[in-house]
Amino acid sequence: MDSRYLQEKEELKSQSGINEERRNFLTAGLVGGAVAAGALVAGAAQAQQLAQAPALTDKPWWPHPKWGKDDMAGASNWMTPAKVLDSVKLIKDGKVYRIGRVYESAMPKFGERAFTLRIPGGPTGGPFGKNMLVYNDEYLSTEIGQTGTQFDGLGHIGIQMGKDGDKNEMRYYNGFTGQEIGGAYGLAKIGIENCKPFFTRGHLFDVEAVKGKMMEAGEEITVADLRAALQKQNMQEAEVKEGDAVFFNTGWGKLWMKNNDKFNGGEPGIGLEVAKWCIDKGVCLTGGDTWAVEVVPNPNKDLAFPVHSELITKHGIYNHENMDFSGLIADGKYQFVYIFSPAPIKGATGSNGGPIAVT
Ligand code: UVW
Repeated sequence: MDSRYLQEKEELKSQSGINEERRNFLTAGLVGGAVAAGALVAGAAQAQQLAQAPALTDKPWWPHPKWGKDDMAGASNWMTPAKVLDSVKLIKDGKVYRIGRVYESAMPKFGERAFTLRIPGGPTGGPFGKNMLVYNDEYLSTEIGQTGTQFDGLGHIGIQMGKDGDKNEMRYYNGFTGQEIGGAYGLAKIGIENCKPFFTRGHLFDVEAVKGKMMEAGEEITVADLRAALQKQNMQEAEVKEGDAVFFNTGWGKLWMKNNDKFNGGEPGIGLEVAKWCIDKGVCLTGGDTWAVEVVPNPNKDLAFPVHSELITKHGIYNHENMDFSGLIADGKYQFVYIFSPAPIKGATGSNGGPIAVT
């Protein structure tokens, strides 16, 4: 496989003239497209940019060295009774913060994703019984794990390592192939139902505060920024332990429902340097106030969402997007228990839901 893969890489390199032109368009499209021509442009650009990733993939990352070849739970395996007992030590004042957003159709959405809620009839049914009970049911049409505050599962991101359409060479977490996981009625493997509920130590890095202003689209959070945040927040790097969750506030979330085009058109976030730091630390999850948590466009114009690939696909580390840390920041709380149980929808790629932080 290695030699065929290298050959594939060479072929892709030789197409670089065509790709270069497309990449330039994509970069411009991601940052300015949504503003200039609406979210449709950005959506198309994002979809195409993903297609650039195969030329840049690395050697096989499976089987997972810690969780084994059949594992489908990834970094949620860090959730153990010992982890829970260690985490509760962070609870000092019993305050609960919602760190997810309200779901509504006007929220910013990636590409062509949709969110449509209907309650036809009103009431949907009844009256029942002498007590004349009436009831309402909603019908929701959406990419349920990939709109609003969204939790990326292990089946969300893969890497095409072979030719277009070759699902045997499309690889996901733990090397599962597109052929193995594919299914018209949901993922046959690594669906979100395999993910264990999270109850762990959470650490928030308020990088917006370090910078003194909202970060810009395409601006990368560095490890130096994380260290500056730790110092400002009177925290130690060693406090981030294996199985903890880390969160990044960039200020970009202030655009939510205020300027959706700008919000969607790119974003600040972590790059491969911080991704490596997360992997070395052994965190279970990253989260942020942006739609991808990672910097878009990536400063390396050849890469599209490389942090997604590194963390989710290669290491089984989950990603929680479009979070809201304003309550925590207002109260100066940067360490808490992060609690989230992904909706166990069999075969889903991710989850919506209401994550909380308890201090
Ligand atoms: C993609 O699906 C590419 O991105 P996200 O996980 O940010 O929705």
